[in-house]
Amino acid sequence: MPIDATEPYDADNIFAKILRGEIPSSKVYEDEWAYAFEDINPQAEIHTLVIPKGEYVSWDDFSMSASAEEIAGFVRAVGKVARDKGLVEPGYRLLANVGAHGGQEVPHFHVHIFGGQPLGRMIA
Ligand code: IU
Repeated sequence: MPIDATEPYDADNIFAKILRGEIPSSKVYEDEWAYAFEDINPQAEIHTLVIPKGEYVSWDDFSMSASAEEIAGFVRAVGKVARDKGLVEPGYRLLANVGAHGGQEVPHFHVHIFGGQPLGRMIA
């Protein structure tokens, strides 16, 4: 079920549980600002999710409420994950679904990294 991107943060959402280590995940990266893990239902050869450690429901919430330091730390982490996976050449795609029309299903802001194959013009 898509979420309402303006809803209050729910500390029991599945990505919050992953961050707290209450639910297992295939971790690929972690630093002060971000945690990255493999999507359980990959839509491409490489499909990794990067989430901020702070409690943000959506891109809207994150971009409007997070500090400049958090935003910079998170953006840098997304770039690092893509580099570490060797995706810079030949390239990759970033995606953030927002709210109902965006098809966002998990109410903790996340960026999808897709790669490992030509992605064409599909939107995920
Ligand atoms: P969305 O942007 O909210 O639509 O994407 C949520 C993604 O989280 C989706 O690709 C799921 O496969 C993925 N996911 C996950 O990796 N682990 C989980 O436990 C759950 C969803 I629930």
